[in-house]
Amino acid sequence: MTREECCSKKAEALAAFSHIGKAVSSERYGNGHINDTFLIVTESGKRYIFQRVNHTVFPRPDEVMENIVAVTEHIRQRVAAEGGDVARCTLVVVPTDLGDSLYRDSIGSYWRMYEFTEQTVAKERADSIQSFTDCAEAFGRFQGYLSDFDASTLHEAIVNFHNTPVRYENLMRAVEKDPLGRVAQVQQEIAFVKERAEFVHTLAKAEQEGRLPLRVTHNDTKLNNILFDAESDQPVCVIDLDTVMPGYSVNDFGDSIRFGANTAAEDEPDLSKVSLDLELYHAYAKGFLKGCDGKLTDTEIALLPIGARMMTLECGMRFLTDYIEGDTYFRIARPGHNLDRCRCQFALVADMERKAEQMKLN
Ligand code: ADP
Ligand code: GN1
Ligand code: MG
Repeated sequence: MTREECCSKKAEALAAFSHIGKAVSSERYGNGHINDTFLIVTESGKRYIFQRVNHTVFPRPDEVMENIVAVTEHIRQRVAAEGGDVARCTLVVVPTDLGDSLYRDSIGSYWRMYEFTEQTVAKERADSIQSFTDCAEAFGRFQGYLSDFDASTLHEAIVNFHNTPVRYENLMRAVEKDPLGRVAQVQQEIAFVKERAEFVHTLAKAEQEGRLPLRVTHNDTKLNNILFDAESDQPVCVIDLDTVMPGYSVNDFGDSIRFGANTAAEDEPDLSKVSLDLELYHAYAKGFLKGCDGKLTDTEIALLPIGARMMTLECGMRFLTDYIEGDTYFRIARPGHNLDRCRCQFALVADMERKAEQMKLN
């Protein structure tokens, strides 16, 4: 089934949320690569985010929603305790008419609704150094809010999500199968990955040796997964909570750097434009350390630059795997899109390697 076919039951699904009132529009919204997101406007002018959860990516959408309900409740309690903006501090799940957090339509697609967080903007690029520092602080604080959350109650939404050695193996398997004959075209990229076969184990090894703790992390810390206040430009909430799971703090740091400290967009085909902006990198590090409020160990701080390289390499490997397998995971907007994204990530890894000394933080 294509993505459009999967969304064909949107009206049926919306009817399961009739308590919000009559919808006067339901347009596609945002720039996520995974879920299908729509902005619903009702007759009364109230707005909602309506999403078809990608259940190829998330095989147990019910477990994802259990995680999200629990995590958002926890965050609201923490923010209430510190006297913050409880209404906008995290996602608010809107239940179906039957009181469920998810609706399964007649062709087996899963739908959920959130309140639209008003007076906010999502950004694709940092519009100032300060806003990137603020974003880092918000992601750091997010980890802090979940530092007392019982990780054993969380479902693993995607198994081995940031297990980079497993991502490496998945790529090698795809290369071997070569279902669409695309491998011949990507020999250089495969060689690039193989040259880093040892590096992919760095963080897993540190964890095994007891040097890197598992924490409850966000795991998808792209800039557009934070909403900023439209007036004050301050971060209001961290969204896209599908992948909140135990993980490494350094990967949350790293994924933000991968996306936000690149001088080019994630899918820039002109690789001469791709590099690590060291000013943005250090601005982010400053905000993240502040947001984590002294909770990171010295080893974690020392491994933050490795987190940046690891997440960039891993994401490049994931784009390459998807390209080889026929673009079934990430939404693409043009042929070769995943290959462009992959090449851009690898160019950024190469630049990070050149700048390794300047990336050190302690
Ligand atoms: P994906 O997993 O596909 O990235 P997201 O949950 O991140 O989906 O949503 C995609 C986009 O929708 C976000 O980048 C943001 O622009 C917008 N969005 C999501 N949730 C909200 C919300 N509660 N309020 C306002 N905008 C939102
Ligand atoms: C996806 O859902 P979105 O667009 O925020 C992906 C991330 C990748 C990112 C690359 C669940 O994030 O892991 O880093 O694309 N999310 C999932 O842009 O796979
Ligand atoms: Mg997102």
